[in-house]
Amino acid sequence: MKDYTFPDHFLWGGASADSQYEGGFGLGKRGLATTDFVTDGSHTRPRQVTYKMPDGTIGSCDFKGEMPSGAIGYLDPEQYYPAHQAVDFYHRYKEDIALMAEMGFNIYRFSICWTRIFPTGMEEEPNEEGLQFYENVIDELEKYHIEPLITICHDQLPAYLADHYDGWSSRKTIDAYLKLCHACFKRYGARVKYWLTFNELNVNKGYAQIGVHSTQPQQHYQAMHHIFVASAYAVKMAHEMMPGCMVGNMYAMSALYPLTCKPDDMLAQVNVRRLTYYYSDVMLKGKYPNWAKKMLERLHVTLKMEKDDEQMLRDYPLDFCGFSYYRSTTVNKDSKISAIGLCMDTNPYLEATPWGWPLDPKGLRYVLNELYDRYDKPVMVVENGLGEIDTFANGTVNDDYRISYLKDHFKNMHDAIYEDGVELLGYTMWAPIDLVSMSTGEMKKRYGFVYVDMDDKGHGTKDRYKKKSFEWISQIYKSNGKALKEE
Ligand code: BGP
Repeated sequence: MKDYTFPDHFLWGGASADSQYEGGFGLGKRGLATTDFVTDGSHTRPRQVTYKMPDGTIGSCDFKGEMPSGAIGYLDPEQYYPAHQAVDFYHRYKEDIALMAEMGFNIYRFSICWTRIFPTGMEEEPNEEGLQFYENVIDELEKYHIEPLITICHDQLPAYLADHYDGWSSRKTIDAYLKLCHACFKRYGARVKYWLTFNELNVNKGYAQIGVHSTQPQQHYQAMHHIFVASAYAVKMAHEMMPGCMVGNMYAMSALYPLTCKPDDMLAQVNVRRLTYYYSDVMLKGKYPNWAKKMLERLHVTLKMEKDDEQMLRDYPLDFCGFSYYRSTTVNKDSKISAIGLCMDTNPYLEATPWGWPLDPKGLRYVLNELYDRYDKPVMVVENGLGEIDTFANGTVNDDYRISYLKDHFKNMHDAIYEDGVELLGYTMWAPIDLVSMSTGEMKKRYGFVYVDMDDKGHGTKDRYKKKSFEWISQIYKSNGKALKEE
C-alpha cells in the first residue's frame, strides 16, 4: 500500500481573513475599513459597497466594480454588513485556537486588520490595543506550538486612505503600508517567520479591496505598480528586521486548460494565463516581462514610476510563492474574459460545487508544478477547500464530501513532492472554522471542519460544533499524512 507520509517539518494548518472571520467592529479603537461597507449577497445577488456622494446622495455598486469618483464609504442602517461581527474570532480566539490545536495544526494563517493597528492609516504611532490583540493571538498559538503565518493585508484598506487618497492610486498608501509592516515586524518579528505581503492581487479589485474608485486599466495597473513597490520595500524591511524570515505573497491559481486542442484555444490559454501571472512574475522574477510591457502598450497604460522602483523590484523579490487553489477553469478563443484576465468557464469532464466551481484535485498537482517550474522557489498552498451547503443535525455535520475533496487534493500534493520534486513548504486549508464567504457574503457557503451556528444575516449563537471531518483531519495532520493510506 502506498505510504502518504509527507516530509518532516511539513506545515499543516488552516487560513482565515480578518474581514470574514474576526468581527470586533469598532472595538479596541479599530477604525473603519473599506470592507466594512460591503453588504451581504448571494450567488445571484452581488455584494454591494454602499457609498455617499459629496452632495449627500446615497448609492451602491458591485463590491469589485467601479465606484463613482468622489464617493466615500457609507454605512446604511438598513443593510447587513457581515464584516462587522463576522464569526467573532475577536472574542473567541482562545476557543478557536484550542480547536485548531486539537486538529493537529502546526501553522495558522491569519490576516492583520490594518485599522486595528492604524485606525485611519495616517497615525504616526500604532494603536496599542490593536497590536496587543494580535500578540494575544500569537501567545495562544505558541502555547500549542502552532506557527503563525501572517497576511499583512488581505483585500482591504483603511477607509480614510480610500476616501482621501483613492487608496493604492497614491504613493501615500505605500508609506502607510510600510508603517504597518514596520509596526508588525517590530512587535511580532521575533516570533513570526512566515509573512504574506498581500492577498490574491490577480483577482478583480475595486474600492473594497484596494481603495481605488476606478477599475479602468490605467488606474488598475498603476495601483498594482504601487503595491508591487510596497511589497518590495516590505521584503527589504523584513529581511533587515527579521533575518531568516520568509516573505511571500498569495495568488489565486486556478488551473487553466484550453477547452480543446485547437491551436486557437491553446493560444487563448497562453494569453489568459499570462494575465494571471502578471502579478507573480513581477514580484517573484523582479521585473515586468516583455509581454506585459506590450500588453500595457496595447491598453494605453503608462506606468508612472519613481527612479528606484525598478531596482527595488529587481533587488527584493519574494522568497516563496503562496497561492490559493480551489478549482480549474477552461478557456477557448471565444471565452468571456474579465478586464484583468479572469475566465470562469467550466469543464465538461468535471463536476462542480453548488457555486459552480469545478472539482479538480489533479489540477492542484499541475499548478504546483507550473509554479515551481516558473519561479524555482518554494511554494505553499495557503488556501484550498470546499465551499458546500452543510446540513447541521444532532450537533454535527456529516461532511463526507469535504473529506473526499481534501483527501484527493492531499494525494496530489504528495505526488507533486515525491514524484515531481516540487518544494512544497506547507498547506493551510481554507477555512477551518466556518466564516463569511468573500465572494457572496454568505454563511451557507461553508468550508470548515467546525460548524458555526450563524445564518446569512448574522443570526445565531456563533457556537462552534465539530463536523465529521474534524476527527478525520486530526488523524491526517497528526500522522503527517500517513493516515491517508487507510482511506
Ligand atoms: C479567496 C480569498 C478568501 C476566501 C476564498 C474562498 O479568494 O482569499 O478570502 O474567501 O477565496 O472564496 P469564497 O469565500 O468566495 O468562497
